[in-house]
Amino acid sequence: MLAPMKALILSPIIALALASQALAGDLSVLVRNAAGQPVRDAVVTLKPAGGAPAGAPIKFAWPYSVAQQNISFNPFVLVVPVGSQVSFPNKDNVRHHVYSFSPIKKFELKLYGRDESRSVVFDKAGVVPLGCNIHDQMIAYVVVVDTAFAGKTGADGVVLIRGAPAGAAAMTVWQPYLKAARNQVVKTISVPAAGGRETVSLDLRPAPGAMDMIH
Ligand SMILES: [Cu+2]
Repeated sequence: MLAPMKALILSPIIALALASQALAGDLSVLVRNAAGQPVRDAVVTLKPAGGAPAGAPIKFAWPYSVAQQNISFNPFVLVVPVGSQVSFPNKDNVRHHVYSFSPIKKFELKLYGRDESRSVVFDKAGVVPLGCNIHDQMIAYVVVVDTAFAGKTGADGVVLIRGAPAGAAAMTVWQPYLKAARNQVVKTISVPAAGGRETVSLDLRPAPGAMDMIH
């Protein structure tokens, strides 16, 4: 039952993608630390040298949401396109007070309780660190991007950027604990039409919860 339905939904999308981006490939990026271990929560963004293909507004497959659960933010890093509305549902029995002092988006969501939510629109590209006034250990990041070719690495250190235009591109890798200006590095790469792979090694500083971050 499920398989035929899925095929029906997917096929027009694939056809459209093939028609509009003939010279595009999937780029798999592996991010490792200095010891060669995979690094999660690294945000990879790709800016094609020839500019982004015109088309529909940028949309990612994951929910634009940062929950508060077990006195922590989930996810730790959220990637959203510019202009997104992000919800901040509280799933705890305690109240939280979510805020950011970031020049990219300064906001404050005053105390609210379980099963309540608030939302914020992120209208500028950049990194927005989040905190909670009640719980100092609660830290998370909303990374607002102005490219469709973006994502974050999973526990395996890999992110797949789909449909990247073939040719030269600037690849930016950001990670909150990266030892570099603005916690990011930029590399010029060439995306093959057939897709390709890149490996990036990062020098990370130890951080609170580093054992959960780096495997
Ligand atoms: Cu809190």
